[in-house]
Amino acid sequence: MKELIFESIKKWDSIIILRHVRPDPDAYGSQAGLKELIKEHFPHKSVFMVGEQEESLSFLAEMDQVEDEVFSKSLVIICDTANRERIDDERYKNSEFIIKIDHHPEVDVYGNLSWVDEKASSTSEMICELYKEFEKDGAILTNKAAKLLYAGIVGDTGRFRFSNTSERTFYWAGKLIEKDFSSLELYDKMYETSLSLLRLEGYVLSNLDLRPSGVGVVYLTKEKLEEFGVTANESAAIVNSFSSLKGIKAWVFFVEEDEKIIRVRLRSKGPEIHHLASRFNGGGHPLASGAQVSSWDEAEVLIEELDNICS
Ligand SMILES: [Mn+2]
Repeated sequence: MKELIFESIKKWDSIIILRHVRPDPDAYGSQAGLKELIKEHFPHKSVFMVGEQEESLSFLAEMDQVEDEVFSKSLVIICDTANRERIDDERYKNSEFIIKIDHHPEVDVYGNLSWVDEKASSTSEMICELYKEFEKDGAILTNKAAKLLYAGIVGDTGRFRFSNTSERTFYWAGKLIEKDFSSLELYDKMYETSLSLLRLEGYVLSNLDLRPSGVGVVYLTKEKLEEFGVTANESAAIVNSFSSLKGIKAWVFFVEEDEKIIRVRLRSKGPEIHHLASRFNGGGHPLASGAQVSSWDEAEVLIEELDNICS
């Protein structure tokens, strides 16, 4: 598959790289890392990365603006995105040839070529694997690409702590860190926090509801978020803040975005929660998923089901 993907990249003069909405460091890292890899080895190709700019990640890369008609004559590569609804930029549909590169469980088969590796820690790790094809062709890995891919791996493994961290993850982390960039500076930027977010974290820790089943529940209403001056998106950064709590098995953050949209962030230390997530308009990994409910009553139903999974 990697060979086929490399052959397609070789063939097309114009390439647009996309990723999922509400991007995280892996979405950005794989997207921008791949762009850098292609640009360095094929300087005459036009390569764009498209999607909404996420301010907190702009230290990694800036998105490109692309006119509609460019899509119809470009190869589109979509990184880190399990299903079509989550692709950031609908215009991918206008492309004649689409490639999917992803590490989430395959819930939606799309793309003319699809490379899904659930064992990979991150899509950034998969781009490292894809780099081997570039290397065979004489390409080099630049410091910039190394930094981007490293950021993606660090982000999705929680700094090499999550169970998705494998021998291969460390192999590539080792290769990347050989390059000339400051991992310390990168960590500082990735985990920099604002006073308002820190204060919200204090609130979350004080108000966590730990149930007898080992389920932790956090409610972040729109009002609360406004009170602390934190957006629903930004609150994602504190989802693991009590993961070391004794007795906790799984936890859920309900983040109210709008009247009828309550975003659900699910995390687990063992019991699988991705099936539950998919029953509530979401999906993801066995130990880290996202979902959505439309009322606080529905939220209670989800909590009961999570209780059952954990008891
Ligand atoms: Mn990812």
